[in-house]
Amino acid sequence: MSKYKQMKKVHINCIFKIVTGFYAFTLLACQPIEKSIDLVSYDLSDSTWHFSQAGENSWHEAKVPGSVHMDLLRNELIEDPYYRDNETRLQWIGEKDWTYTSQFTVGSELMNKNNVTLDFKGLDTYAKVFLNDSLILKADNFFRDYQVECKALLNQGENHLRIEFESPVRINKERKNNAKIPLPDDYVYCRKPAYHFGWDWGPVYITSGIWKPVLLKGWNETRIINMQVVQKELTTQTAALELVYEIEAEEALEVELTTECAAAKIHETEKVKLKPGINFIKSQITIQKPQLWWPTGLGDQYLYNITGKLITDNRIIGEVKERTGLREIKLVQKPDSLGKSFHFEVNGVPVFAKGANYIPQDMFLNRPDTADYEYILQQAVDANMNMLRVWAGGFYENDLFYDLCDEKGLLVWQDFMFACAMYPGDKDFLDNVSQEAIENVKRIRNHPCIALWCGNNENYIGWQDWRWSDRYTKEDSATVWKDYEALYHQLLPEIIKQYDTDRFYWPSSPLFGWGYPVNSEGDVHYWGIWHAQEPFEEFAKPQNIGRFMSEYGFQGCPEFKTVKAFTRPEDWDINSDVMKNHQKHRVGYPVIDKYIKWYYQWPKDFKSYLYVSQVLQAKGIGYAIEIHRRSMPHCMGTLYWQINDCWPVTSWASIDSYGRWKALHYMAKKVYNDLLISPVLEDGLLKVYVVSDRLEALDARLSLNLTTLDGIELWKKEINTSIDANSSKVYLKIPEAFFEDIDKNDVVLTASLFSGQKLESRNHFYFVQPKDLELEKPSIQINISEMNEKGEYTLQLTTDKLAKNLFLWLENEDGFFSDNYFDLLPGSEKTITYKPGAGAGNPQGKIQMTSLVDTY
Ligand code: BMA
Repeated sequence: MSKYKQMKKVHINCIFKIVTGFYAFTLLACQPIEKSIDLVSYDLSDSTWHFSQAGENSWHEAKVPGSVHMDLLRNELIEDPYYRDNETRLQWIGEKDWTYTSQFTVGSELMNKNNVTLDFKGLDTYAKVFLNDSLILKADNFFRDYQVECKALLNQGENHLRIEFESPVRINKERKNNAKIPLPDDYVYCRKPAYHFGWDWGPVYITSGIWKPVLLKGWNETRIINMQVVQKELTTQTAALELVYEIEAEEALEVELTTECAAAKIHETEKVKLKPGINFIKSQITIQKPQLWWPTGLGDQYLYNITGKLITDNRIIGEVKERTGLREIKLVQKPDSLGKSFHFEVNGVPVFAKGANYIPQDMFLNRPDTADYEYILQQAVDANMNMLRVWAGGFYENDLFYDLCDEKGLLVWQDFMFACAMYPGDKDFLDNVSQEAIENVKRIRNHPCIALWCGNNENYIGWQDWRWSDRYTKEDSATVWKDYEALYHQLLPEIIKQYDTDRFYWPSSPLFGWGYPVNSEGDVHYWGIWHAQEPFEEFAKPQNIGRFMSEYGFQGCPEFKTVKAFTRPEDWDINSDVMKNHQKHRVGYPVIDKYIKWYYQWPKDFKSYLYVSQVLQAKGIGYAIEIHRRSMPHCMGTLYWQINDCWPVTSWASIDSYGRWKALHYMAKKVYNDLLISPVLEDGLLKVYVVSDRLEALDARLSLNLTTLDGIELWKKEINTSIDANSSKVYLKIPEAFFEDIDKNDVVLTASLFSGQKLESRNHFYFVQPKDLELEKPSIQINISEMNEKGEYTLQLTTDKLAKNLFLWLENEDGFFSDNYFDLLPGSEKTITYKPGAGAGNPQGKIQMTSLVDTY
């Protein structure tokens, strides 16, 4: 079930059911999930699983893959972890050890195979695995896939699997106590998503469990383990690909290796000699007239399916299928007068990266389903983004995530999972992360969406700039830094070089950001706004505009409907314990308060505060995005912090955990549009910029309209011009003095960009802050059409006075407005659509409206 649907369920009451003794275990006669002549594979997740707190002998049914928290919830042993401040009462789960068991039967089909392996796709995290009471595996890395040869211990007939999970809280402490130089954060001792241990937007839920499937596989002879697609050459005429097959053979043999790519009419067979053990066989194919893969907005996302088969005596004994896209992607760092450029070039075109940072979609990683992945990634595309950064404190995303990014044309900035801390550097740790990196690089390297690998998040800037080194003696500090270099400057780049030859590796994000001389190169996390509590205007200072803005952000509350779902009416106060629990930044609300006071009238009540915080967030981040885009080509990328949430919380996200767009997401859609008109006061002039991501010039009409807030036109200007391709340029300049005599509190300047009759971009410019606007209560008319064939209603809105940041909502129904939180001006009609959500209908008579003037 979709995470969004699931969370909308009313929370359950806590009923403690203690069941002691063993359940009568159901035996599962395994049904194969994959079968070829040689390979047979069973998914043990389908068998019946039980779990108990270690030593308690109190067994309950479990769902695999899953987590102990979700199993406790399903068995009604705990309340909903996201409801009110339940988090404070559920910390014991992470402190306990847990045992999972399953029984399954195995038939002769598997027992007759030469090789039988148990494949644990994901164990969370400190796990001892026993097959028929024999210890077969000690795992300690959430991010790894553990494969164990187990034929000798397997019975034909009944088998018993037991997995004992030790508390990460305890083991991390033990590891830290045994460390020569104890590092400040316990979580660094554990290869598990760092955000499980709490973050400034997430609760502490330290999960244990089997988070990915457990497979039982048997085969006799030879198998293809992997195929790497290396793009050797790409021109408009041909694509030369080298396919590197990794093949494991039981014995020396000669086989036929067939490579098929139907879309390119390729069917090639060659004879290859295999030696016992692992073989790397390189096979070359050429695709004529290749169709390219492009980031969204610049072209199609053409994908090629390639299949490799091993054949002997007319039998297929091994098979591998991969999908890839053909594109050349470079990170260009060319020295220039200011330092060095930093931009992605795709198929020879410099691409301005527009997007956001992405965090895991839930605390419990089995909850988000295909629909949730499809949803969040489509929302990125719908907001005109072309890049997401998979941030280092989460996990290497599921295959589905990268498949969808390939299909939707979203570039991925992929971090390795090391965030906001110094990590150990002993041999065991490095061996473990080396294996983790190799497996994950091999898993996702054929995806065309991956733009870059990045070593870590903020570990370098923390050490260099935030004086983390002061926490150690001089000698220890040298060791900790040596460990840093061993991991991010040696191990990881070597792995990329060996396993993902073409991809660029960037050691840390940011390099060399905020705090470095004038951001002349590299990427920047600019947190002057929010963390240093500087006003939004600081975004515009040249020293704060980097070559690539990989992080910056501002918080906003989720809307009231979302808040209602995790609270009771007595919690509806920003200072209530529950609302404070759903704000994880140390001084979160006071920071929001401070900015509200700078820019807005103080909101009169709780609901108004939620709304104003969102409008404020959208204003600040929208303003920053416009600056970054106007600064092209000096700046060639902007990824705000963050697109999504992992639970309902006041955070930097632009879409809340229920999938509801906050005002920021609507703003992002507007300011990430491929054509952006952007008026600004600079150097005593009102300059009208147009930023274009289009690859062709455009004949356009620019218009400026100065009106009073009740719609009286004071002045207008129009020009016809040609907008340059892939550029940012000023097309109109008006001396600021020209506006000297107007009543600044009572005017709005509307800048519009048309191509023919089509409105491509519109922006409203105000000469004063929202708190100084002379707003009056507007009278708004809405005309709603019949439902169209897409299931949407068209809404036509008019007003007699400016309705600033008009928010449309329905009290008891969910639905999607194509635009929201917009400025509705008198004198023109605004048309938007509304699509009712599941169970909702015609919005006639149900639409409610809030605009800024209603909040004070
Ligand atoms: C950045 C991120 C996160 C954090 C965010 C907001 O620096 O890398 O660690 O959640 O800021 O504070």
